[in-house]
Amino acid sequence: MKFIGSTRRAIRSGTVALAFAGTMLGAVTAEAKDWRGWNIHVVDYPVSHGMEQFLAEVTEKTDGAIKGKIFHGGVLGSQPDAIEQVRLGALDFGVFSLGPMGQVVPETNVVSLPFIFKSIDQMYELMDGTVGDEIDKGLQKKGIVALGWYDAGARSFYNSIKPINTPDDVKGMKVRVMNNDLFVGMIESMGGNATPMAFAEVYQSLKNGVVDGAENNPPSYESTNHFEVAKYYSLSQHLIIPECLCMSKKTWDKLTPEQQKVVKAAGRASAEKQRELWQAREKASMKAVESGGTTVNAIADKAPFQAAMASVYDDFLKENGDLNGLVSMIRDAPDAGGMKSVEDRIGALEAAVSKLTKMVEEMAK
Ligand code: BDP
Repeated sequence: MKFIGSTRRAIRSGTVALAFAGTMLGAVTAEAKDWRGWNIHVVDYPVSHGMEQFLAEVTEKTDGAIKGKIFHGGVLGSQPDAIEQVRLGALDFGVFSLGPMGQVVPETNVVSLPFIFKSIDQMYELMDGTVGDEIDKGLQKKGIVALGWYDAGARSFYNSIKPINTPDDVKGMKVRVMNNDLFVGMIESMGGNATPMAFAEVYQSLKNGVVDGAENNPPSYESTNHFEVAKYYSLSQHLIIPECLCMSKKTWDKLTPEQQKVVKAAGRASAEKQRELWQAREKASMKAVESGGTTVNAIADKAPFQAAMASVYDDFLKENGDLNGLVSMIRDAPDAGGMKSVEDRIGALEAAVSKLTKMVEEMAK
């Protein structure tokens, strides 16, 4: 009897143990997530550092329930392809320029209109407010959730032929643009020939003369080594296009409400970090390209570029009347800080230093 009793007990406790193990296993497999993140940039780049911080914070705050790996350097494919993969849930997250996003999510096109933001500070303020919320709604309709807006500075023209000072200088030039019809229209408005092309192909195309030039912000111009093959960088600053730390809605919908809270907070924190890193990198990149032999020219009067590109707005609003409100929301908004460009940022810094020096000198008198 003793034997039977203990066997029964053993069987009973064994069953309980098995059931417990089963539940645990179920819980773990249901919850443990292995995310795949897409990034077009090299590892040492503000976007890449922001993404790494985001994933590390999510892993830490979910006690390892969510882990993952970020594939840098565009190894998982081109930007337009990756956007599709995120929509399908084959990729969990990525940082995307809202430029190429415009082909999929019409609302994002408003930030690809030339000279729409008056400054970087204004872009921050509007993206962190109602404009960003409207764009996020558009993204969600297409299966993407915005977790934070990253800084990509202002884009300027560069080429291998000559400095650009007026829209006329672009006439007849073959210029690579990101994949979006708006940018084709923008180059054509100045009489140039636009070639939409994947980011990864631009270096060779510049080198072989397939294109004469392209346009990008200083960190991308530098990190891709485009400055080696297109030595004239002209500060037109015609596009201020923010980037999105974006998650697949399929991945998002599988999260518990607590996890969603953690992910949202980590996204926002990573955007803050990225913006800080971005501003430092912009200055470092400008220095690097200048000492690498780039001829940089400022364009004091941007009005002729704005006038030439006005047709881009007309064409866009003709086809997208429903986005008129969003466009006006940005155009009519006051400028938040008035710091328009890299030079302005450096200028502001220099002004502050000289003010401080004067104060110290006054105090010493
Ligand atoms: C960079 C953006 C990147 C774009 C690239 C481009 O960060 O997302 O793919 O420009 O020009 O500034 O394709």
